[in-house]
Amino acid sequence: MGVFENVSTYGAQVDSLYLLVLIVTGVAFFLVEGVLIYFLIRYRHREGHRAMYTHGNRRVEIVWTVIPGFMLFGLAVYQYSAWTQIKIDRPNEAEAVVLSLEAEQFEWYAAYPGSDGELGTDDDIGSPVNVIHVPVNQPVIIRLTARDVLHSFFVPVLRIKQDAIPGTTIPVWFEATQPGEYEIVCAELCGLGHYRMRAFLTVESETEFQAWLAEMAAR
Ligand SMILES: [Cu+2]
Repeated sequence: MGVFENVSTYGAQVDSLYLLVLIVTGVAFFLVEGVLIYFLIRYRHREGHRAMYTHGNRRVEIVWTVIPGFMLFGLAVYQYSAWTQIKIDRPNEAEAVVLSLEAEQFEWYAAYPGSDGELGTDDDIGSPVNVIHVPVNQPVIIRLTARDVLHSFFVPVLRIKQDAIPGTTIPVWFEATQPGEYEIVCAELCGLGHYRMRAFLTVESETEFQAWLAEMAAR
């Protein structure tokens, strides 16, 4: 499956939007390039033909501005339910696994609530650098922030990309559908070490997750 592997509950929705945009832009691409090639031949240099200056055509310009405008607006309306589901209608924190994730040049630091069930307290369970574990088939909410500069939390197989911003905590949610180890990358050029700002997400059964968490708490 490679880059197309999808282990997110809302991944198929994102993929179908990508496909739609690819079809729309693909058709436009071939139309525009076709017209360009036609004009290259039609208006090529020929002996006895003088070049003519033209300022343009207001009507044509209005048409080729308004049509893409309507298409963009249509796409914006069409994708709204996916946007709402992914970015706005998050699951309730009480029914989700909640963790915090802080990005800092050039590492990812995750922490889980300790026995008090609260994040940001003394008993938080820190995960090793660049390691995140989550249980499969359960909603997960990551409270994402950055300690220094802009970073971006990108998990290709989950179809998630969210900027991490210093001073702001942004909740990111997903539900992974397949156990495995997946790549997390920083998708915002954040400095010289940006290329190596990479972490791994382990999706595992609830039992394995709890065992791992207990092991981390005992460190
Ligand atoms: Cu980064």
